[in-house]
Amino acid sequence: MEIKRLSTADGAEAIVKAMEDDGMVIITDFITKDQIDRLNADLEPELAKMKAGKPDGMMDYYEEIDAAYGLNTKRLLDVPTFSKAFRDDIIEIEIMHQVSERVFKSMNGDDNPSNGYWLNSAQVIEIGPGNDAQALHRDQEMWPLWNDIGPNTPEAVINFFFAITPSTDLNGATRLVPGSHKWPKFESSLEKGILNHDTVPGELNPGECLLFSGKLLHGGGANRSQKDWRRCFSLSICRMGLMPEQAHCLLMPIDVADTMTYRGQAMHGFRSMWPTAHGRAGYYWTKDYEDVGQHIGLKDKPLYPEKAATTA
Ligand SMILES: O=C(O)CCC(=O)C(=O)O
Ligand SMILES: [Fe+2]
Repeated sequence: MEIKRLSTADGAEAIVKAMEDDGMVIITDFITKDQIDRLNADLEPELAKMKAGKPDGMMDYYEEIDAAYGLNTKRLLDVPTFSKAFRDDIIEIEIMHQVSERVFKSMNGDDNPSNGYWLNSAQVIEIGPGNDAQALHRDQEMWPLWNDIGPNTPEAVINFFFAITPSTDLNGATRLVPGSHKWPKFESSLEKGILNHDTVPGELNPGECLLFSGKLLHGGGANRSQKDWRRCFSLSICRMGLMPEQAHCLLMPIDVADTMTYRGQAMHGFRSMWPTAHGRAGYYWTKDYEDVGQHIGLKDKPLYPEKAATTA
């Protein structure tokens, strides 16, 4: 099957509908060339310091993790802490927020305290030559309860997976199993080992984004090229009630967090929730039901800087 290709001009509603129908959709103009260049300038020195493969001693308790991590793959985590381009631009991409607001909206209407989303993880995945295909999995498996229940749940997590360098069938483009987000039963990839199913490659040009559901089976492809490294960025956004993979607000120094917008801070756990319920903090991740960001001493910020600027 052809993966549907939409642009931000098609709007969040059409993009969400395509993801719901097919489990995936390509957003053709997710990030500009200038944004990629600035992000890359932050990433280069960090990637140059890394060796490929899982860091020594990390997660030795699962053999499958070696394959999931990739023997000739660099996974650069904690990007928000060291990348100004990420904090200024990537976490502010409007179409990402418009899609996330729709996907994670409570079924009980607007301004409900169980609405909301935040950053699950932000990592570079650079697959090197000779790296095997990653086991197929659903990203929502990191909260196994979600898989146990099956397809009829609201989304736990969605991935805005964008390309920094060309991602091709030959150099390891993500493999996706069309329709697998609607299968009646979701098995665990760790229990059953590598699952073999017919896949399609999510080929991307730099700046394009493959948006996929947390229910869709997928995995990094094998890199069959001689010397091409496939550099992509996994921007994973989860429902606010779920604990993210990376503990961003414990990793990023508070003076660095202070440079972000209120919304950017909330994405990393420095504010109580986003979107706010009636401009209030909501019921969890608070200090005495008030916004935790005030309590830890972040500077006051308008909730919506653009609105503050136009009414000033
Ligand atoms: O690298 C890829 O193409 C996909 C990686 C992935 O799905 C993951 O690490 O969860
Ligand atoms: Fe994944």
